[in-house]
Amino acid sequence: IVALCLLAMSWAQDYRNITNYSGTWYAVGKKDPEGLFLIDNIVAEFIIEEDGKLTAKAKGRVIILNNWEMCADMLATFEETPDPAKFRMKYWGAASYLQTGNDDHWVIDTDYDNYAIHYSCRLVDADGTCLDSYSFIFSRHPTGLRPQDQPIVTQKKMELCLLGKYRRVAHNGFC
Ligand code: ODT
Repeated sequence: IVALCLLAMSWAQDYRNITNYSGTWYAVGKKDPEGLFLIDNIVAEFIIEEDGKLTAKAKGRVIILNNWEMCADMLATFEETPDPAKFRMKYWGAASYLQTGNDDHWVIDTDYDNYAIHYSCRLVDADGTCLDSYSFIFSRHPTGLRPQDQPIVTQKKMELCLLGKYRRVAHNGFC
């Protein structure tokens, strides 16, 4: 089982044709990491800068400190790695009290026009399995995935061994 889960990441294809990835993506599903940050109303916008580098802005509802609910404005830059499906994502908040980090950013699968499956492992165990991961299902459509994309996404969740670990991400205009 473990070997199969790890393999799933090597099945990720070359998504370096990042121009096609630009624009708005709505998170419609999320598998949370330890210490949940983005809760719902999560929208990411990928931008190709003039130097060809990929950056992103994201918004989402968060609860920080003592139950203070707000919309987080986040920024990120992406660096390529020797693995064509894997980027390093550096991110920080527009405000200093928001999260910062530097996570692996895998594009597991996308057709660029409708769905994208993202995966990140923050903590790898000695045996190579992942101890703390998060994953987003993105759609180009705020209403969710198209019916014909759902079986593809379900298949990929299985290959990541994360089937049943996702929750639905609501969009109700909070952010
Ligand atoms: O929300 C959590 O629980 C963990 C996720 C924290 C990362 C938030 C960083 C967002 C920075 C802007 C990024 C845009 C694109 C993101 C695409 C997918 C993964 C975050």
